Amino acid sequence: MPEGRIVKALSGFYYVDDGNRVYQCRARGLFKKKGAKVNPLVGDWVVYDPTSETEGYVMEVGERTSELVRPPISNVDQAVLVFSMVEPAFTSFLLDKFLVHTENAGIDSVIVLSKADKASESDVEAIVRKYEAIGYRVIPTSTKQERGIDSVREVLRDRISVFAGQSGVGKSSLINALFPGTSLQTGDISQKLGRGRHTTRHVELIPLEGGGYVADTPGFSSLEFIGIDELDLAEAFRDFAALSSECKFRGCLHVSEPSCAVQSALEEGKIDLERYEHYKQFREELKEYQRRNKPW
Ligand SMILES: Nc1nc2c(ncn2[C@@H]2O[C@H](COP(=O)(O)OP(=O)(O)O)[C@@H](O)[C@H]2O)c(=O)[nH]1
Ligand SMILES: [Mg+2]
Ligand SMILES: [Zn+2]
Repeated sequence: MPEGRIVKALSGFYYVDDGNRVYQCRARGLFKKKGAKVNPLVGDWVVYDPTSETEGYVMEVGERTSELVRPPISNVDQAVLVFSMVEPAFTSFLLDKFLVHTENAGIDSVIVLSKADKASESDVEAIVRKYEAIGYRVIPTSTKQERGIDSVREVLRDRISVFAGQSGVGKSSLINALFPGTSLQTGDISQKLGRGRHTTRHVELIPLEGGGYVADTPGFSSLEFIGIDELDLAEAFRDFAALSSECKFRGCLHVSEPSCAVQSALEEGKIDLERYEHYKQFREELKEYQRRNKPW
């Protein structure tokens, strides 16, 4: 039986793209994994049974490499985190927080520094160096000066991507520069439909000409630490995780444990102090979140 990708889910139908055409499918029965019910998600790779040239049944749901809850979407390869240099001002606090969420979801991140035309090259370079040292691809862009657009287009190829970032950073401008003439407006469409009306928010994967998909939805609708524990938080910092095997204690949280490689690296200036400060702030937020959401 043929396989394809669910690119849209709406009113009980799953739209399966086989690379050439899209089949409107119903799910046949329930899908179970380890006894639990599995709902097909946008992004799922599925086996389907075509009953005509346009319709069929989803028969099987493949293993997922990643799964986001809000928005509900699976197998996202990467988040494109758009942060502007100015208006709004670049904030490493928010960027580090987004990175906690992408790491936790098992999704790679590409950082786009937008509005590079409005900042000094040394400010841009400092951010590029800092995050590349941690292990992230950083692409300075300007839609005004057409900078970095080809590089972003290149990282989108053959992958499933979600865009994320504050309002006003230039996501729509970037998408328009990347795909001129398309109606792709990541986030905007679903946001407009969802607000004030009781329209079901639907997630859709938009196929890209060169291969790959972009999700027509904002990447993260909540930045609360849902389902994240202390150790998840520590492990979401790539720079810390790279050192943690050298910490004396397994499961070290790098706070006050003895013989901690992260604390040593911090003293030696090998770990960015600001990143560590953010880590401690996120720990406090996490504790506060847990206090508010006690199950008893
Ligand atoms: N200087 C400059 N302004 C930009 C750039 N990209 C977007 N903008 C401006 O930033 C504002 C917000 O852009 P928009 O794409 O709507 O942001 P969104 O809310 O993230 O979708 C608009 O006034 C854009 O003209 C850029 O590369 N350079
Ligand atoms: Mg927009
Ligand atoms: Zn440690």
